[in-house]
Amino acid sequence: MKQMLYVAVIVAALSSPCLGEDKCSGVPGIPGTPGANGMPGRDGRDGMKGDPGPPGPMCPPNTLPGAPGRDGLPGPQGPKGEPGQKGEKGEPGHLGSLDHKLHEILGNLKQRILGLEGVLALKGIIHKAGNKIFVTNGKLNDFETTLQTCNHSGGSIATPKNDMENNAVLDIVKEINQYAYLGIKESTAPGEFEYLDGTAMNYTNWRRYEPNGKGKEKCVEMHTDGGWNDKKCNQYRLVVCEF
Ligand SMILES: *[C@@H]1O[C@H](CO)[C@@H](O)[C@H](O)[C@H]1NC(C)=O
Ligand SMILES: *[C@@H]1O[C@H](CO)[C@@H](O)[C@H](O)[C@H]1NC(C)=O
Ligand SMILES: [Ca+2]
Repeated sequence: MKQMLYVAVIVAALSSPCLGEDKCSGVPGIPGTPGANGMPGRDGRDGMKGDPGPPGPMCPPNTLPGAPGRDGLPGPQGPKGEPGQKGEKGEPGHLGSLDHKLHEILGNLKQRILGLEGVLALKGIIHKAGNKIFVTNGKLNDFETTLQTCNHSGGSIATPKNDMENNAVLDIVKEINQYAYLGIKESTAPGEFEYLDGTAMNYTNWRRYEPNGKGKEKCVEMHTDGGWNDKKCNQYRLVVCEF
């Protein structure tokens, strides 16, 4: 044991040469500047997963939901759907059935009127030409009285506007064997004639050399050959009206 202590003292004396000697102790040197930081080390490995944390605080029990947000912009129109099934036929509407009834009534009226016209035509009382009916009362009168007579009957003085109508009037004129005034008058220009409403004529059937009154024969009569002659208005002529 004494030997081991001895060895330790010797080792300490050898590693510290100034131990116990005055000439070795000097002024300490200035510390050197710290070295530059080294490069960061590499990341360590992931740690172990931690335990779940404690539950968060509860909302207050009476918290109300927020107000709903505003509507968004309308979206684009969707594709057209399939057509639906055809519905049951509805009851005829009030107007529809009225229309149907009127149709029936009008059809009946038309038949009855055509029947009456047939009877009157058969008896030689009326003369039809297209939509017009020509009739005489068998009397003779001047032009003005003829206008009034026809007007009071709801018609107007005979005014043939095509061959068919002229022939219908002619039938009457020949049958009674009397000339008849027509609904034509001389215009403000002598020798030129027009309809009573002042419109231009689209049909005439003047006799040869007529009209020849040159402003002195302001009315027009039909002769028994169907031809027209300008004539004074105060003669007595067969009253023939059209309806
Ligand atoms: C009869 O004459 C009156 C007066 O000029 C006229 O208003 C009416 O329309 C005439 N009637 C016919 C059927 O031409
Ligand atoms: C003249 O016009 C009427 C209609 O205003 C027509 O009924 C008639 O047939 C016409 N006449 C001719 C010769 O075209
Ligand atoms: Ca004449």
